[in-house]
Amino acid sequence: MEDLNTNTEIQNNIEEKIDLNGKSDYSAKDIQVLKGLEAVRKRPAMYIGDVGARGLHHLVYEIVDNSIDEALAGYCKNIDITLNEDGSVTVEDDGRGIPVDIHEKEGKSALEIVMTVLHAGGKFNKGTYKVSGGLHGVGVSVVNALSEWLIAEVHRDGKIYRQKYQCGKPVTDIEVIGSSDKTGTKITFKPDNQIFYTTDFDYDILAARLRELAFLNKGVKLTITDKRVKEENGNGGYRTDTFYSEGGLKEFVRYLDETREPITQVIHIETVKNGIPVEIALEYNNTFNENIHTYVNNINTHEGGTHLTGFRRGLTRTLKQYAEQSGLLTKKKIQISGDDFREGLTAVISVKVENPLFEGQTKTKLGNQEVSLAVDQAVSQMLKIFLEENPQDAKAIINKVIVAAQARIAAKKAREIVQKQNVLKGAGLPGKLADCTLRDPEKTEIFLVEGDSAGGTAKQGRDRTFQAILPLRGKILNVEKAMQHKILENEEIKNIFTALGVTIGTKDDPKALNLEKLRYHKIIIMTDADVDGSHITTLIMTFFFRYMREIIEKGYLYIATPPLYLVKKGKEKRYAWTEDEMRKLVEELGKGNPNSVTVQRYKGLGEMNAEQLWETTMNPETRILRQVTIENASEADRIFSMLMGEEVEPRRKFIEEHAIYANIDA
Ligand code: 0RA
Repeated sequence: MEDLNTNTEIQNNIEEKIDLNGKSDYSAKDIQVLKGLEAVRKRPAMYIGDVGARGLHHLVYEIVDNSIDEALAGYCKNIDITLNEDGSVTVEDDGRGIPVDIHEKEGKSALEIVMTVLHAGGKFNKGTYKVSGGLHGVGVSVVNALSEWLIAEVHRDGKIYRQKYQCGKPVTDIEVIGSSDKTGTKITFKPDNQIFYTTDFDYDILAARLRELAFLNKGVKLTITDKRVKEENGNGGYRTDTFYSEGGLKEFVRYLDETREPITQVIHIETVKNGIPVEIALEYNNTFNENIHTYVNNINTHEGGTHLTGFRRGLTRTLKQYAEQSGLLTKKKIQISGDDFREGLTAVISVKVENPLFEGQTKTKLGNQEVSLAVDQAVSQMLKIFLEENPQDAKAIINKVIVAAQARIAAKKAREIVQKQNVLKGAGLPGKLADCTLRDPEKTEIFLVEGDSAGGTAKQGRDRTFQAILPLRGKILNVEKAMQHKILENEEIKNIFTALGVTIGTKDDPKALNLEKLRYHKIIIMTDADVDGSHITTLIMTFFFRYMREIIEKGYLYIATPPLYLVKKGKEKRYAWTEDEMRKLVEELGKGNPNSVTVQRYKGLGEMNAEQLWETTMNPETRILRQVTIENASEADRIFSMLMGEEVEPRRKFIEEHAIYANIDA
């Protein structure tokens, strides 16, 4: 209710500003424009998804998308994104510049129309693949409407033009403010803090998206600079990164597999099938994971769709045909299934679709039927030629497929044995699970706890009506390194599946995750606040990311944050989560007599008693939970494979750069 009220106030402000400007000759068109912007401010989530961090970052993506469109049309090579000191963001490109000429019917400049009318961009800029659904492509006007202020600057026809806006409404005319020998568009906007819960941009989130865009749009140079903080070590300069890819998807696939060992070259095709531009790059590596990232008009389609189905169909058919004709299969009497062709496969598929239909729960599933055949044909054509010309690679792939099929059959047998055992045992819950009494998954939570001893403390400390405890023994299996049947045979992993009530296989898809009987909607990882603990957390997160991603996508996975310090004075006990907090507490409690204060540093959950654990880490009233989300699937994939994979050096580097716990164990 509260944000509705805030928004209503903003509405009133807009109306007031209009009156103050004293323009009584408002035409029907102007009123339409204002209604459109009002609608955006009233229901911002309808246009940008949400008004949290995600929606905030979408504002930047929306502007950058427009510059990318200009690059795809062949007119723009450089896009610079700057996070300014005052919280605003500048996106500058060297495209043609948004047109500034007066539109006859509207009596306004094209710039003003693009900036103030919903979905107006496309009218002036035909022939690019604008997106009509999903979160992107809503138009620059939406960013304008959700900004406290915005300044658009256009370099065009030897001049610099500028117009300023507040809450989407022009507050100046288009002015000529100088001359220029360049062309391009520069948009600076300050997100409205009356609309967004947070207006703090995250450099890493933006950088990850820009890197992805650079791979998806080869030849475009994207630079991000953070002017909010001076880097301490970098010659007093600002943090900055430039993303540029000459090889596009070919390099994207190599980047994704940086820490995996390839067993083939990168196979690549860029073509147009039935009017649909299709680009695919793939390689096989020596792991067991299937790793396919699909994009439509530069948007990551997490839920897949017709392009993915077409890809799978074309890949399976072509490889099967080749294997049969080449005689590599005939000696082995083995039934190959579609999945076997995708073990150790890393691929990126990027299609451009003029009127994309986005379906599915998060509107990231492509629905256009015609795309399926286009991708099928493209992958089949690419593979046929490649396999003929590269018999070494072909043999490596087919061998991999045979091993996968054998492993799958072994896994099936293992599962059947487990199921039989479960039937005999009555398929009960794991013996180690201390379940809660409530049965409503929306009200219940389960703690996955590192070690039996902390598990015991958690059992004593919990509220048993809604909190269940599942202790995990030491380090759970590293799913990045193990084969699937090993994973499903692993005792700890089986316990997690059974405790959660999650099974694999539905009516439609024998491999799909079945969450119908999920027993808790909060799954909380609770480990020690040290290097081992964070490693175990990462192992568990990797497991969910690879085998139960839907649980993360639904927002059910959390990480508990136990405190690092206990500060005591007499009977008073206070907890601190950072060194800074601890110092402040010592100061506060030690007023008058600093010697009366003691500080205890917790190394592990085991050092707390049940009451302390409840108070600091488990009690919903006082605890802090961190929700696990996937901002960027391809980046998450790369990081997990790096953290959990074979290579030591990149892992060491990453941990050094991101060391959260470095100060504790040092
Ligand atoms: C409308 C028409 C044309 C370009 C653009 C919009 C345009 C929009 C943005 C947004 C950010 N950067 C941009 N660059 C261009 C076509 C212009 C022409 O025909 O000269």
